[in-house]
Amino acid sequence: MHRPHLILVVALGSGLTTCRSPAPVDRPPDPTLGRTWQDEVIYQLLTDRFANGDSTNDAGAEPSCGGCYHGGDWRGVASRLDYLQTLGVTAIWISPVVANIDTPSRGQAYHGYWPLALDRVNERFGTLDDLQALVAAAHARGIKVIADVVLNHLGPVAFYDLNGNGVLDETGGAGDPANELSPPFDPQGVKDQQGTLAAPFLFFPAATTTTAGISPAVLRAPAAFHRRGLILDYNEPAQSLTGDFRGGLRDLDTSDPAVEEALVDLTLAWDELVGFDGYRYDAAKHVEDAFWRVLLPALRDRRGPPPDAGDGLLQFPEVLDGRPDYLATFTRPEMFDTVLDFASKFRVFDEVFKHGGPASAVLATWRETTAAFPSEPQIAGISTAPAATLLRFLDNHDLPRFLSENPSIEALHAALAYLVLGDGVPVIYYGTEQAFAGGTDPGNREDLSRSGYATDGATFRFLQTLIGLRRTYVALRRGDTRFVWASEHTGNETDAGVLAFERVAGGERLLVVINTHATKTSDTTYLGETLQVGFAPGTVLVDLLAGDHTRYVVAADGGLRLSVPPHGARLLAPVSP
Ligand code: ABC
Repeated sequence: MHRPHLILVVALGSGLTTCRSPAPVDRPPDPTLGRTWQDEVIYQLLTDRFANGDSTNDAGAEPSCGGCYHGGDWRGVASRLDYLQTLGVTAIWISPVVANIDTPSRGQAYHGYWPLALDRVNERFGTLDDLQALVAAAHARGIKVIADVVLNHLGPVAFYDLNGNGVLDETGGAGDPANELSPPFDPQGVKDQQGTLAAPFLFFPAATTTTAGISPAVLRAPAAFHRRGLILDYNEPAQSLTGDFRGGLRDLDTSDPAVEEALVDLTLAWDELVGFDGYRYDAAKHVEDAFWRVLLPALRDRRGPPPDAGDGLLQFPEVLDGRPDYLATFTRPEMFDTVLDFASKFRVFDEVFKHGGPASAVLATWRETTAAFPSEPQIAGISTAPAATLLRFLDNHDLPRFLSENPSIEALHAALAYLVLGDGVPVIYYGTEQAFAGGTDPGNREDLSRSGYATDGATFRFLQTLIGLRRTYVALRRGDTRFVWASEHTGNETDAGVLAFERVAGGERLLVVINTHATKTSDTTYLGETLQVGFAPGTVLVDLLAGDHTRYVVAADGGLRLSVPPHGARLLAPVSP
């Protein structure tokens, strides 16, 4: 078990105090009481790209350059909470908050994933006061705040001096044996040009200045890093755990007790200082499980039981992998509360909604995923089980946006209907509501300001409607899911593209019917078979997503026949007697 007394030593003895007086967090009465994480709608934003609220921290920003800072900051986020609340967002996930270092040749750390000093704020995003003020302002509105945390690596703080000339030579591309920023992985450690000795690991001057360099001090030694070069094969465990990422990111030796202790202490100190509601841990599969089994329970210990009926701290990893059984290993005892569901991202949102695969793949993925994850929550973690709290998303900052690969707004809307009305917790990547269509990074990291923060666009309004319905009906947030139709057909069959499922909680039952087909109006029938629903015969249902108040009556045999236009969605609720 981690020793909590070290927290204060770190908080007082290192850079966290350089953030000036660490004022206690102002915590107003908590409007989130009674909510579980299943009730939330999470909105992932990139702090640099969301809103610029303070021009005094914009020095060096270049909004016309995709890989540079654009000027967004915490004050900007705080100034747009109305916008988020109008959409219905209940939790925001912001970029990593600590000071970063730019790459020598490949752009700036506008995204926050190239840490330099783990105990100082990224001044491009504001001051510690600004960060605390953002959290307080969000909490006052009942909005939770999740911070992104990078513990796998530091940014490009050092290079491998292969030729011993004391300066960086970036010959060839990443992975080139002569590239001193990103030489290929070597399980014995990167060697010098002669291949005999360990290559000198030289820190860049910017990483070692006493006031603004690497901190904490324990990370200023080569021994704090694995020094094995660039990951070439993500599937090879040694490379994945001990190799570097592109851009010269330097993999920390998180198995070293001194490194582990420093990282855990600092994370605990930030937790105390800012009072976030959750953490998304970057690149988690590249860090040993043993590290997570120390850090995650230590944070749970620090928090103690959640107040009254409120829910606890949410801790989830980024594991960029589409296999449900592998993802599920990250929710074993003492590990994470849940995961970002990359399996559904690839197999459901991409393959079915984006690329027109069979609706039956949604059911197959749902079954496999639900079976893979534990049905009991973590001890002292959040109150709901991983299987019931998977974080579902259709876009993020690492992958091309939905509309960049399929420009159909209708297809996006069908996917959003599944995202918000299906089970799991919806995570919306900023700009989706504005129908942004950027491609690969950094194209998918547009400035939200270019939308004018409009709240009347078709996608914004559709998403707002979906979220509003999710808030109204507990069955959509917490209910069980029962698939009643998942067509294998993608051609001209009567039911091609049809996906239907019920959400049931207590006495509340709703039916969702989505047509994933791009061009054909399809029915809930095939070869004389009709969709069977859980409503009693004679129940009158109304489509809450349609403006026309069309009503449908459940037949005497429990069947329900209806048609859905291409990429259309219906949400059917019983009409009160
Ligand atoms: C940028 C450019 C690069 C350029 C570099 C200098 O700058 O994109 O082209 O070379 C941050 C920045 C990026 C930056 C990187 C590197 O740092 O945001 O803009 O790249 O300097 C996390 C974050 C991510 C962040 C980092 C680093 C990690 O979300 O934003 O990047 O802090 C791997 C990691 C994953 C990481 C991701 C970028 O790379 O695992 O943690 N994301 C396979 C592998 C994955 C791998 C993925 C990369 O390829 O298994 O491990 O992700 O594309 C599915 C399979 C998956 C497969 C996918 C592609 O297909 O199931 O296994 O993933 O079907």
